[in-house]
Amino acid sequence: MNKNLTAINAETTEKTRRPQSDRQENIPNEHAWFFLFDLCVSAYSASKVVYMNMLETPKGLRLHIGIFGRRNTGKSTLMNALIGQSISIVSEQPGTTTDPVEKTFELAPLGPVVFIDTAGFDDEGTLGELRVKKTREVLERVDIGLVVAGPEGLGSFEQQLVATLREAQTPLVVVFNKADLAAPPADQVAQLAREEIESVAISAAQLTGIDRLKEALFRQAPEACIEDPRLVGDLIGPGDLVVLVVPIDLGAPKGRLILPQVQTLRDILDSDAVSLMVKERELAVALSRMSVKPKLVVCDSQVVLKVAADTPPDIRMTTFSILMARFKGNMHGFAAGAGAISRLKPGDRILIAEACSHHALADDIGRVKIPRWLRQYAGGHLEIDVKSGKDFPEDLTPYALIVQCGGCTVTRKQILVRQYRAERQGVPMTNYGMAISVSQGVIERALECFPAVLNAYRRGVRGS
Ligand SMILES: Nc1nc2c(ncn2[C@@H]2O[C@H](COP(=O)(O)OP(=O)(O)OP(=O)(O)O)[C@@H](O)[C@H]2O)c(=O)[nH]1
Ligand code: SF4
Ligand SMILES: [Mg+2]
Repeated sequence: MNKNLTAINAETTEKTRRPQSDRQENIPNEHAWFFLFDLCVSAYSASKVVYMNMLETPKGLRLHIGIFGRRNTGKSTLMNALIGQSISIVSEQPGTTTDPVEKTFELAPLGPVVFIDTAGFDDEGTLGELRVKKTREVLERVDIGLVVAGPEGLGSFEQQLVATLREAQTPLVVVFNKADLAAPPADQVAQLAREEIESVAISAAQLTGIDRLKEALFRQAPEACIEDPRLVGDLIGPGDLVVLVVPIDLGAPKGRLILPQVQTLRDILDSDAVSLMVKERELAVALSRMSVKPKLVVCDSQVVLKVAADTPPDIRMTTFSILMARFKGNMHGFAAGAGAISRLKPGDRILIAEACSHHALADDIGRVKIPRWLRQYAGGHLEIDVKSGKDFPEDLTPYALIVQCGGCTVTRKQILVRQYRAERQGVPMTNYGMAISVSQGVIERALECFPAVLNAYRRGVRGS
């Protein structure tokens, strides 16, 4: 990993490590509670999949992606295809690229990156050896390596490249280029899959498979490159009062709060703000006794209707699910997808995507309640498919809508990859939290504190 990025990553990883492990420790109990009381409704927040704004990102801090392979395999053509410009010289003459060619680029959905096209690893002669030396230097400093093979597949050079990258623990993707001439050798594709090495068949010249390659790059990017957004801190300032509404009933975990509530509380403390926690029944009286108007009211999704009614319109309110959305996924995308619910019609096919296999309850939120509400919206029968765990389809085009679960057992990046796939296939994707807020008729109120996200929802309703 390049030095500056390593330093940033170390810092960020340190910053994010503890909540991540906390989250894992809490999963089993949270899971049961989520499903019992609809807390499995995490709506996810907007945040760009960049760790810095491109214009402000010095080259040394960007994710470096090296393109390696033998001469003439199409490395330069691939770099040009990825950035959509003719930067690197392409020719049928082997050995065209002599020195590494670098290009900074904003690669959606990953953010700011540097692509480095290199000279062929099989270059020969005295000059060739010097070129290979430079390529080796690039190999040592990249954050992700693309190993490009031609239609003949992997030979000893590519195997060596893969081994070197793996030894250095550098994430990699094997790219079988020129798939327009021949499909990659099936045995090699199967072997790579067994070794858990991603491979993608593309034609850089005909621009096929490039989106799948971008998705693979995104999957391989270090977690620390993905921005870790605030929960509530950017909505409040020092001294502000935030009221948290937490239902305490038979389904609540004994003697404790659940993780989203604790994390919100912690972020309020980190913001030097003040918090007050009440049950939904005490909210109205608590608000009436306050001499200071709260900056924000945050409630559990299951009581959102009552809280919306009890909170005066000049006080902003939202749900824990919507705040938690910032940790998982792109809230703008989910909001736009939620807008598509209003355009559902009988006969449409819906995908309910659960990020893990879990024990479904009789009145399961994803399998029973959300489908019921969606059918009410559509005014008739809907075809509902449920896919769990890694079983997220490659082809999403049969679906009019995808409703993703809260994803409490997976990383934010994993959810973002799914959203990217849906977006590039033009399929609206929302999540449980957004879908429930739509069904309760409170989505506009709950998104008021995120004006851009609210606009995304309204655009989704219009289908624009
Ligand atoms: N049919 C086909 N030809 C391709 C494809 N990609 C690249 N080529 C051709 O392969 C040749 C080599 O392409 P380059 O991109 O220059 O290959 P390179 O790996 O950068 O080569 P060196 O710089 O010499 O190492 C050119 O004639 C390209 O047009 C592809 O996907 N399909
Ligand atoms: S990952 Fe999704 S399906 Fe699994 S427990 Fe969490 S919210 Fe439920
Ligand atoms: Mg080249």
